[in-house]
Amino acid sequence: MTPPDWRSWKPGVLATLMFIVDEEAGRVLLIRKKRGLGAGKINGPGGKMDPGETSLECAVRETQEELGVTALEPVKHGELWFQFVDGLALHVDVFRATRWQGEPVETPEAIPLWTSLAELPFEEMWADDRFWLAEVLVEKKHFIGRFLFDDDTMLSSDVVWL
Ligand code: 6OG
Repeated sequence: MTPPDWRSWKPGVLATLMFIVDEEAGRVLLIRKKRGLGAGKINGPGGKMDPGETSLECAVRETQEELGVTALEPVKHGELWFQFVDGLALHVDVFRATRWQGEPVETPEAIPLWTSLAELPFEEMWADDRFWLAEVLVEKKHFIGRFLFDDDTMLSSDVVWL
């Protein structure tokens, strides 16, 4: 299947991802996701936006719900546009924060994983993450990434650095 015409692409679902980076220790707060889209994989905390909330509010709320941690002064670093072959069109705002309050705890949704920035576990993450995650976390780059997926399989990728 060929990628959609991204110029006329419209998302059906809006979601977020939050990456809390401990710059002193060279590590990032990831999760092993216990339920929802991508259950079993490693990802950042995040999830779908509630009606009436901004993506920033959603990213902070989801991180609180999944890990009991409050991200302080998050900065948006990018957008992920995902078209799935089954029809799901998912738009994800990606945030990075370097300050936080609270100690991460396991919840019904996630297991916290402080992970070395030098050893990101790409083999246990969504396939698109290899194309942008280290650049955002380490180099603080900004981007838009557009990806076509068939379930877990990435069929096409296009990343633009801003
Ligand atoms: P909930 O089901 O938890 O919202 N997500 C993806 N993240 C990456 N890095 N790559 C993908 O490739 C993803 N597809 C979904 C966005 C879904 C959560 O899963 C993330 C949301 O944080 C396709 O409500």
